[in-house]
Amino acid sequence: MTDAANASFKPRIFSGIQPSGGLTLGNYLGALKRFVEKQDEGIETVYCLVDLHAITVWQDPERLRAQTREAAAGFIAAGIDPARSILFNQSQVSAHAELGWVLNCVARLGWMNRMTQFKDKAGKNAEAASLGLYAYPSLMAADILLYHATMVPVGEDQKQHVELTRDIAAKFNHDYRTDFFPLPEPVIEGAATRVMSLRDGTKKMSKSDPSDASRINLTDDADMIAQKIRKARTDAEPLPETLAELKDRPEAKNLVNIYAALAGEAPETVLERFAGHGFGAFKPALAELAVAVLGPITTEMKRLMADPAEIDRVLGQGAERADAIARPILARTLDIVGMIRSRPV
Ligand code: AQP
Repeated sequence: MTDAANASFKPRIFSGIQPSGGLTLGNYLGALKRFVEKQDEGIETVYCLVDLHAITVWQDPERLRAQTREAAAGFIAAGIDPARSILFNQSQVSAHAELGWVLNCVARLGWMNRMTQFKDKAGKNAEAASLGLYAYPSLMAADILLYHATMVPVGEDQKQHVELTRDIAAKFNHDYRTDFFPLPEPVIEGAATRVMSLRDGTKKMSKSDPSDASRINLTDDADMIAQKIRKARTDAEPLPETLAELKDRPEAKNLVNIYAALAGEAPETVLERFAGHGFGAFKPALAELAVAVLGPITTEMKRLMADPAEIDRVLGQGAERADAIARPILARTLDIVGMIRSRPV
C-alpha cells in the first residue's frame, strides 16, 4: 500500500507516554505540549498512558498506580481536555494486548534486533532483560494500529518505533492481501524533539535516570527548577551568534533549545537576544521562563492529584470510548487472520 492509500483513513492521532516515573520537561516539550496543539487543531486525538509498556521494566505496584494518576493529572493540567481527546490507561482496553500478540507474529526478529531503545535500556546485560522489553515496539505498533491512527506525535527517540509500526502494518497488509491498516506517520516537530539531560548533554533527559538533577519534573516547584537550571552542566564560553557554533557544545545547545521551545521561538531568535552573554545571565532568564510556563501546570496537577477517584473516573470513561473504536478493529483483524469467533457476545 502506498502513503496515498492512507487518504482513505480518517485523520486520527494516537500517542502515549509510559507512567514509568514522573513526567519530565522532555516529555512535556517533546510530546505533551504537541498533544495539546493537535487536540486544539481539531483532529481526533487518542492519548494513552501505556502502563503495559511501563512494566517491561520493574515497577513497584503502588508507585505505578500513583504514577499513572500523576501522568493523567499532568495531561489534563497541560491542556488535554478529556471531553475532546480520548485519555485512558492502556491496560483498561484489553484489545491492546490481543492485537499485540497478533503483531508479534508479524514482526520479524531481524527488525526487532535493530531497535536502539532495547539496546539502550537492556544495556550490557540483555540476557536479563524481560521478553516484554524486547517486544515493546510491537505492542506500540498495536497501540497505534488498533485505532487506525494516521499520525503519531513523538519525540525523536521514538521515530524508529513508528517506522517499525509502518513496516509491521505493510507486512500484515501484504501477507493477508488487504489494505486494512494505514501506514502511520511520525510527527516530530518543534525546537525540543530531543531534550537532553541537564547533567550530560549527550544523554536524553529521562524520567528513569537515577539522577533527579538530570531532569526537570512537572511536579518540581519554582525553587527546585531554578536550582536545577543553576546547577546544569555548561561550559565557560559566552553564547554565540549562530546555531552552527553550538555544534560541539551539547549542554549549551540543549539549554538554548529548551528556552526556544518554552518561549515558542526559533533557537536562532534566542541566540540573537543572548549572543555574547554567559550562562550567568542566560540561566536565570531560562529559569524564570521555565517557572512561568511550568508553574501553572504544576499547581493544577497538584490540585487534580488531590482527588484520585475523579482521575480514575476520567480514565475509565476514556477507556470505554477507546474500547468502542478498538474492539471492531481487533475483531476484523482476527477475521482477516482466520480465527473462528463464534462465542456469543
Ligand atoms: N528527552 C526527551 N526529549 C523529547 N521527547 C522526549 N520524550 C521522552 N523523553 C524525551 C517523548 O515523550 C514521549 C513519551 O515517552 P515514554 O515515556 O513513552 O518513553 P521514553 O521515550 O522512554 O521516555 P523516558 O522519559 O525516557 O521514559 P523512561 O525513562 O521510562 O524510558 C515519547 O513521544 C518520547 O519521544
